[in-house]
Amino acid sequence: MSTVREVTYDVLRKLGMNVIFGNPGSTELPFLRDMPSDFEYVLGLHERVAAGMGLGYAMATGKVAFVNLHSIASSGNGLSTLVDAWYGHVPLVVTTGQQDRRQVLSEPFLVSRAVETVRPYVKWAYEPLRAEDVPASIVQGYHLAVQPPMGPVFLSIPMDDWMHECHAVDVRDVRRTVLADPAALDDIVRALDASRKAAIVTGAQVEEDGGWHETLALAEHLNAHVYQQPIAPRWTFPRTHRLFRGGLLPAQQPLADQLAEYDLVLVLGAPMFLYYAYVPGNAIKPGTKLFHITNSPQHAAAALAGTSLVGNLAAAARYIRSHAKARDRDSGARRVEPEPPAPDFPITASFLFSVLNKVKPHDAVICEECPSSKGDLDRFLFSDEPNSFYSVPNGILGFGLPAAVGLQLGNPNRRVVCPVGDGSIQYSIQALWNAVQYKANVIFIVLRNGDYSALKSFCDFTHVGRNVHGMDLPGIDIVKIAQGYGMSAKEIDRPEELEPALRDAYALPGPQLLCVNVAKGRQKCMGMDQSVNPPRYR
Ligand SMILES: Cc1ncc(C[n+]2csc(CCOP(=O)(O)OP(=O)(O)O)c2C)c(N)n1
Repeated sequence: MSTVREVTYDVLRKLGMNVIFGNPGSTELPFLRDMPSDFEYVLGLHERVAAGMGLGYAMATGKVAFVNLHSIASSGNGLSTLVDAWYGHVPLVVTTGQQDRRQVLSEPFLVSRAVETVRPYVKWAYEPLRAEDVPASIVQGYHLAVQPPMGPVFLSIPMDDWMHECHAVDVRDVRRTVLADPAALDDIVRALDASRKAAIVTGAQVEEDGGWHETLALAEHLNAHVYQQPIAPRWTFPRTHRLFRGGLLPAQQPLADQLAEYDLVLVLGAPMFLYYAYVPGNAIKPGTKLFHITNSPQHAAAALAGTSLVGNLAAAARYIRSHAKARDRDSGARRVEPEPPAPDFPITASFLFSVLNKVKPHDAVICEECPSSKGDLDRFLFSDEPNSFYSVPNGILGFGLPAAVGLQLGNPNRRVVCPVGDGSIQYSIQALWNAVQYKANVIFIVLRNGDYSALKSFCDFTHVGRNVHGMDLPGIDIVKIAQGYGMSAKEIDRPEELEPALRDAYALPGPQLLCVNVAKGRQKCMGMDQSVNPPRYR
């Protein structure tokens, strides 16, 4: 008979999880020994990086990624990636070692309570009751991870389990598409037919459900203006399209004001809505009909207003398009494009993004983590291709670098560019080593402003005042750090150096880091200024 270890590699192979993202420890060695030659192990020097690369790889490939962490020691370090996967609906099967069952009761060194620790941020956290249940638990975890809304599952596996005898485990076919109720979709169709001026809000789930083209076709059929969800973790509509009207603001009253001209708003695949600053007001202008289609029962339950229904976004968009009346093209004005930014010194974030927009290939993948420059990025960087933009789903810094490396490993034919703040890069800096060692040809663009500009802006925005410690980042030489990990790196100071440096980076095959000295962030919060009447924390 086979062992638990052999059967586990067999089910991982059958499930297509041949890449193991991990950081090893003693409790995982009995599993990791003699890894079959059709498997690849991707070592992360820190678990935020190991799991974070798995996250990026899963997003790039659209498949479940397998992550192996070390007891509670590295489950703690990897926890922020589990939170990202939870909010970003990214399917991960994460295993971690546990001490030997025969002594676990005596609380030995490295005993793990990881199952209890991670529970709120995974779809399933489990330590199998019997060694023989390990492979079947992985299969069950896999099927749960890919059911909408997708997300991470977590298994803790005692280190003595791997040698036990075990029967082969079947990998069944478990289907995943959940269709919205047609009667509820008919209500939306009737409301759209009766509406004067409708808008669509698109969210990340449009991509999760493969609904880019259906959403685009629906918007064109209805000739409806399209907005991107607030603080978008993905862009799910072509940004130069005539119907695109930009991103929504993450606060109640300002968002309702943005949508005030419409008598019907249809939200596709986003929470309704994701707020950041507390600026109370109506979720939507009274009288505007609000409909919400989501793949997440949690989002449906938590929405503040309107009618929600749960179902696959691509299928729902297709159904509505084939039943709702086509509308004539709007004769109203197009969105006003902002003036191209000037090549000021110090370089501004807006100038940086406008130059990057000119230089990057049309199918570049953008993986972003630059808090105070998000507004500039949103205005000056464009993409019209699906699966092109990824950002931190719930505000935990450290997402960007490992996600960029994982996206590049999973998608070697599209160059990944990672604009990242000089503060943000420090939370998972070890990923630079992975980019070099695993030949992930990411272009990292560090926006070096020498401080936590986003926090300073928030201090101003919310009247906290500037008398707060821990806001400045002096004395960090990011170019040397990158070079220390073996990466080609360069500092950019003058605006005229920027375009040639970016062109060179794209011309060279390997990963590159450009550290751009930029002006400090402006005193705004996610595109909002004092005119929105922000909260006062003073
Ligand atoms: C793990 C984590 N720690 C702290 C924060 C709080 N935080 C939000 S923005 C920010 C500043 C990031 O600095 P940088 O990347 O340089 O961007 P900038 O604000 O300068 O644009 C910090 C520390 C966070 N969101 N996540």
